[in-house]
Amino acid sequence: MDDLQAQFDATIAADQRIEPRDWMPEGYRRTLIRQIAQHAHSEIIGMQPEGNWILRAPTLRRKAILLAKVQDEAGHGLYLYSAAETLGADRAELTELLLAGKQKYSSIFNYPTLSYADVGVIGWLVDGAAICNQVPLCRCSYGPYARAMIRICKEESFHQRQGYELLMAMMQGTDEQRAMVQESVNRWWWPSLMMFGPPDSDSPNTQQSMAWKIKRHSNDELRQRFVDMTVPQAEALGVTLPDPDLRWNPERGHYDFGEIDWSEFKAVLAGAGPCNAQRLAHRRRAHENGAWVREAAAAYAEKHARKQEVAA
Ligand code: BYC
Repeated sequence: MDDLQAQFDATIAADQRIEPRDWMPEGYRRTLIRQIAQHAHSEIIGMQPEGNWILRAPTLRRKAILLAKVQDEAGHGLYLYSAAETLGADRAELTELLLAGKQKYSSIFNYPTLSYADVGVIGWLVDGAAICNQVPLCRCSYGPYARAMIRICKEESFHQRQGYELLMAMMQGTDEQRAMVQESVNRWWWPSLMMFGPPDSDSPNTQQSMAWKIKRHSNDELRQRFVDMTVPQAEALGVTLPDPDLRWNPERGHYDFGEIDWSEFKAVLAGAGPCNAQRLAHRRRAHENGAWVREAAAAYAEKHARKQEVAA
């Protein structure tokens, strides 16, 4: 046992990957299943806010882009559930835990998409935050998660650009369109900062996850990186970020920003966000409506296996 632990520690120290068949501490396995499952659930629940606009996209081009993006999110969910399965988790059980409210998904998807500008702002801010958080996960110590993240991040970059391009087009449009973008930015800015999780001083998992090289940076470090990256983009777009305390700090070499309302974050995590109940109810309905597909796939697999047996 000591040998196995020593080998695990040496692999982490050498920045090499832990693979599914390698021995790993139970806590490492549990932490990864928790994070990867939460990540997968976020991708799947994350299809809902934007999915709300597919039927109302203003042009065929915009509809095709949005359909492709939402479809990518389904794909990300599937890669991530597969990564969790390499740790011995069962996808059906993870789904049950989500539906029972026992596993989390990102707080951001509990906010409503009230205008079409939200499609652009989600791409710009939400996918922008996701990229900041997820690019370092490509160097996560667990091989299957790190490899899934490479493809996911490539697609997230496309998502972020499509959002920014949509906002650019709207900002070059009418006063009404510009006002719609600003109103949307006002609603999404603070929840986007909350995506990075609680402050480091209040994050129970960060220290151990960083020691295991699952997380490469703390929540606050990544949040700061996102703010620094986004302020110049807001200036280029011509929108105002809704924070009177936001200003460049030459001593720190970073933007200072105002206090996040952590009571709102906690309320959303506790299930009291504007759309928590709606998101879970919709996911439950979709799961029930898909029961026949799962049954048909299982029946086909069984039939196929029986045929193979007879042929052998
Ligand atoms: N929302 O100790 P901490 C996307 C939970 S999908 C909800 O800092 P950790 C996209 C945390 O789980 C974006 N819960 O935790 C999709 C923990 O709870 P438990 C999703 C949150 O894990 C569609 C507790 O608070 N991205 O990009 O070290 C369309 C204490 O936190 C949140 C990922 O999942 C939150 N915001 O760090 C568009 C990335 N924050 O489980 C875009 C992978 C924290 O102990 N995940 N909690 O009860 C991570 O990087 C990390 O899990 C986090 C949190 C940074 C999120």
